[in-house]
Amino acid sequence: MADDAAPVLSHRDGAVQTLTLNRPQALNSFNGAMHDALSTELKAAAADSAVRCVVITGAGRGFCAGQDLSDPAIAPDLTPGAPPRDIGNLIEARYKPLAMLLHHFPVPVIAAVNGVAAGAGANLALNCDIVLAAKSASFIQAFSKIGLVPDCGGTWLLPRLVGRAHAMALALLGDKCNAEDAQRLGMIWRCVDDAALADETKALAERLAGMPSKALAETRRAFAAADHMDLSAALSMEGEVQRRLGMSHDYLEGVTAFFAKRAPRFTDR
Ligand code: T3D
Repeated sequence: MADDAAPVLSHRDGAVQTLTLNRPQALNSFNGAMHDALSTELKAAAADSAVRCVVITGAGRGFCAGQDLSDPAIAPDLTPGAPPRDIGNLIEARYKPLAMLLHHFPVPVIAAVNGVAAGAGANLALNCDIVLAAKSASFIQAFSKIGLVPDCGGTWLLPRLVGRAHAMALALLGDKCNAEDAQRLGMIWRCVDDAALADETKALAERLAGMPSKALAETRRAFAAADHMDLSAALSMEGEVQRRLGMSHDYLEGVTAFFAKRAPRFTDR
């Protein structure tokens, strides 16, 4: 496939926006164009009140192999004596905004991990709210193998998901963690047979799209905020969030529907 193909494919089905990373010849690794396209599509979905769930997946046999190590803009110049490139700027300009965009996203984001997820590609998935993986998929903290540390939120996310012992071994060794082990460790929510990934993702996305988006996004934020709090502060924070949500249309609708014994129709975002 030519590298001028759209680096991210965007498809809308009802209230679900699916973004497919589309550089399969390089296992959907990130070059500048793919960063730009993913950021643009995510921002468009965030701004569109008709979108109530986003799915990120990959074209071909991989999910995302992290940074494109051949990208001339950032790849090290291997000529002897050539000055080193400052890749810290890349992290600050690209991966940090991407992770923060997902952290503050107004609706749930599912990573449907169809194949290998390596380096920043693995951590892109872990930044999503729910990770559903094909059984043949795998997660690799590939950074140590090229002399780097986990980025795109890996140092923050991984120990919180799997505990320090497993996080440290995964990061230091850079070994492949298959999807079943990732599920067992608590790194991802669930893995499913390869042939079932598309249907399971669709069912999950439609289910989330029908739920009260504002409450789901607030749940993500509350989990992150509670991380730095003692129990008393977390209880107060929960009260503050409930105060706001208690004034929402969705809360009124949820309780009304409960007593009317009908399905709720949530519309807030
Ligand atoms: O600048 C910075 O580095 C800072 C940013 C850091 C963020 C990061 O993400 S650092 C980590 C970068 N990613 C990696 O180190 C992973 C590199 N890839 C791999 O280790 C392996 O490709 C995989 C384990 C992911 C998959 O292995 P396998 O055997 O299934 O596939 P393959 O044959 O290695 O790859 C298939 C093709 O994709 C191949 O191209 P070819 O030979 O068919 O023309 C390979 O070169 C290409 N590819 C895979 N990963 C990358 C890549 N091309 C560019 N960049 C990649 N990251």
